[in-house]
This record gives sequence, structure tokens and C-alpha cells, in this order.
Amino acid sequence: MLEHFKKLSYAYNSYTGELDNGLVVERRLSQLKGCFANESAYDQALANEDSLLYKVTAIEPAHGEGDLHYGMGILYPGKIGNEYYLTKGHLHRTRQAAEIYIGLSGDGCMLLEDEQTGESRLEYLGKNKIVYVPGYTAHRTINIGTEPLTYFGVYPANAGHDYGAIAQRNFLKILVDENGQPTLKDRR
Ligand code: S6P
Ligand code: ZN
Repeated sequence: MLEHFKKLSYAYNSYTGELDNGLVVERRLSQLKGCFANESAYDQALANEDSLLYKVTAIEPAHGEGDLHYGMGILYPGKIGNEYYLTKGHLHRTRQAAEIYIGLSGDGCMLLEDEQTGESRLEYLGKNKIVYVPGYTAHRTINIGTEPLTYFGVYPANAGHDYGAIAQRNFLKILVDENGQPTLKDRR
């Protein structure tokens, strides 16, 4: 098996979210249409600037069953209206595939939503914190701080991403700043 892997160790930076040799994907505000609850605040922010919200660097060697993929994310601080910057969020194409997130720097949360029951959970994600995302669970990362939130994620190579299913019905809960406190509310 070793011969299939060109490289087995990578340098990373906890503060910039950089991971050597990975494939970098950037997500700007215009790519998150429909994610934020306050549509007029979204339109206004976008008219002002198509800001960079987050970057993900992925390493996906995918040589076969049992393999792992992994990646590093950096989600910048900010808000649309009173809703914190967030990632698009997804389910895994292979629904049973779980994932581990490890917080590296900054202050954030993971919003988890059971696809079948709609049950939501909010878990803190920051330095020295690990979050386990079970299978069949839509997951989204949210920056509740004033610094960039960086994290490392590892998932089965066959997990895949399904953005469509959750985009269509949307997460049931939103996380907003209410008097300086992150507060989970129904989307309505
Ligand atoms: C991949 C893993 C993360 C996300 C990243 C960005 O399974 O969950 O690396 O890709 O947090 O979020 P999203 O929803 O835009 O892929
Ligand atoms: Zn995932």
C-alpha cells in the first residue's frame, strides 16, 4: 500500500489554516445564498463586498476501502445581520460516514442536525476541543469569535459531500448574537 502514497506527512499552521500540498477551496459570500436567515442583510452585505468567508484545504488520497481523507478549514469572523459567519454545511453522500473535527484556534461551534428526526445539537469547537459528527448528521461550522476559527477534520475516503439535501430544506436552527451571547433559535 505504501507505494500508492506519494506523501504521508504534512506541515500545517494552526493560525492560518494552511496545510501543505492540499487542494484549496475558497468560499465567498455569493456562494452561500440561502444559508443566512436575514436575506436583506445578506443582499446588503453582498452588494458591499463579496467577502471571503472560509477556505478549506483537503488531502484526499482515496486509494481504497479503509482509507481516510482529511482537511483543514479556516472560517473568518463576521456576521450577516446578527447571524455569525458559517460554512455551507452538508451531509455525507455515504450517509453513515462519521467525521472527527479538532479545533486548532479561535472560537466556534458546530451545528449538528439529525437528518431523520431534525434534532439539533450545538457543540463548542475551539482549541483543545474535539467534536464527533455521527453519520446521518448534517454539520455546519460557525465562528462565534473575533479571530479566525481553524480546525482539522478527518473522514472516511468514501464519505463524499451532499450539499443539495440540506440546502433544499435548510438547517432548522440558526445561531445569532443576542446581546453578545451566541443564541440558538428556530429559523422560522
Ligand atoms: C468535510 C468536512 C470539512 C468541510 C468544511 C467546509 O467532510 O466536513 O472539511 O468541508 O468545514 O464546510 P462545507 O460545508 O462548505 O463543506
Ligand atoms: Zn463533513
